[in-house]
Amino acid sequence: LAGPLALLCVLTAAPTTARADNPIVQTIYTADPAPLVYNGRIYLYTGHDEDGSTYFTMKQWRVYSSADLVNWTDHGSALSLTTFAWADANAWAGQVVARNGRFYWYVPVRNRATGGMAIGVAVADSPTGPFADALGRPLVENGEIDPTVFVDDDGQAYLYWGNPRLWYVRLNADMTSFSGSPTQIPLTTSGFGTRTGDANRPTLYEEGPWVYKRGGLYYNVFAAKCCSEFIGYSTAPGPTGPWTYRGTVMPTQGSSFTNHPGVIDFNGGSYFFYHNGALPGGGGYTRSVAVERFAYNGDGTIPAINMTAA
Ligand code: FUB
Repeated sequence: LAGPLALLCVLTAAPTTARADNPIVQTIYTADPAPLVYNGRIYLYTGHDEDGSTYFTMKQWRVYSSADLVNWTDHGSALSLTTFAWADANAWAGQVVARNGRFYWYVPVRNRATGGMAIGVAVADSPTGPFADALGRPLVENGEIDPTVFVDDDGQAYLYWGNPRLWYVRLNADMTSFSGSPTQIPLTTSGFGTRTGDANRPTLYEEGPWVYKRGGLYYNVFAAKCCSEFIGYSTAPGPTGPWTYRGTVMPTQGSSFTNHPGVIDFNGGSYFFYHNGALPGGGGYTRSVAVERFAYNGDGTIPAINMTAA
């Protein structure tokens, strides 16, 4: 980024603090936001679209944090493709979870040996890293992407991921191994909505699941219907379903043909993170992360949320 955009830059090299509006990061292109609430701060993990990217050219992930969603600190890149000696491309959409005083970052990357997408996991003692490859190999590999991890009240952790299918597996307490085999979540139209015009994909589910629990209800917020994605969601009485499609969280908007959800509660408010192409030069491969505050409806459903600036 250069030229007039310099006037808009609000974040500089780590670790500095400055005031920010949407998009949250205005110095580089960022995508696939994954917020984590820890110790009174929001840690925001993102991908990094390279300048001039023409196809998801992504080599590293970034970390930002804030105590108020206004002033953000840039912690730089705490994880990159080179962290995974077995990976050679595609530092795509991941998520960090905290457990046992450690931080586990689940990411999809391309496995050099197979040429297919796999899920890796890196671990750190601090939310800002440095993160190290936990296994030296993929945690799981089936050519699919976009991991989200949810730890239920009973301590059982679940890894969900997938495009075009949707999978889950129960993680062990070490968070770097699993029990049983990956299980496919049935993509029924009652569970994930009805897509028309694509015989191979009867439901709206596309990618980017974000699973969490709130008020006894399990939520799966996901990117729907490529390739002018909107954000939809389903709910369930348990972590493995059965899922019921609930509708749109964020309609298709802006110049990025993908979108990606991250949902948290923080200091009494609820926040929806997403990405768009709002920066100068922005678009489908030069995206920017942003956030909107919202309030759940009384029955736990999520209202439609619009982008501040697309
Ligand atoms: O950022 C690369 C890919 O685009 C992600 O894995 C998807 O969720 C979509 O945002």
